[in-house]
Amino acid sequence: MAKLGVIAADPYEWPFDGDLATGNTALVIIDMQTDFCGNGGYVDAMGYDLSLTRAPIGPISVLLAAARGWGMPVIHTREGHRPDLSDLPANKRWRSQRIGAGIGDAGPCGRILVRGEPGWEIIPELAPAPGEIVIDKPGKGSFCATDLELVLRQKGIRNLILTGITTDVCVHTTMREANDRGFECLLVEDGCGATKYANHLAAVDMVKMQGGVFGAVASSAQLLEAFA
Ligand code: C5J
Repeated sequence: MAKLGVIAADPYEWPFDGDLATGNTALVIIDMQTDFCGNGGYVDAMGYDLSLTRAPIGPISVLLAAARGWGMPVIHTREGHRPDLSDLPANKRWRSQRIGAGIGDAGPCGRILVRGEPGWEIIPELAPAPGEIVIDKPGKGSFCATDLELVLRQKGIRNLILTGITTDVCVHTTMREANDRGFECLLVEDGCGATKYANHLAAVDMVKMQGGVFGAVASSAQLLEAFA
């Protein structure tokens, strides 16, 4: 396990105690699925600007290649539901239907947000490599109804570098869940994106309140520089 230099993050040097190494830190890539950033997927069906959720693909690709080179564990997540929709809360389905992107309904990329469908797959640019952990989650947070915490504890991981989409929903929910469980979190500001740019900025800003209420924020360039 190689020791790494701390990151000049905002609002504090990350991690808080300087204990940063390839073996105790994971790169987490949240929901980089066609449904959230591809043509014909869930976010597209809702009418949002895909350039906003596609913006982090470049920075994440660079970080992913670097993490693989450093031997740092990589964890991917996918939001999606069982084909019989038995894990889909009625209110989540109802809300998606009223905005014209009903979860479980047929679309150009198959059934929206259903496991096994083309739209649910992680985009090819960021496809998991053999051996990388993939967490399937039915909700917004990556800890709810998954074995993510068990996997992290088994691997001795205590620092999480968070990327993916969307900043204000699944990334933020995951960061909050992780922070409450005692994990030390870093949000990569150009490594995530939201369906509304103002929400991305607000979500990034929220992390920095109260001395770093959910952790700290850095850019992908800062990470690469620190780990070079
Ligand atoms: C949303 C997500 N926005 N991955 N999911 O519904 O953030």
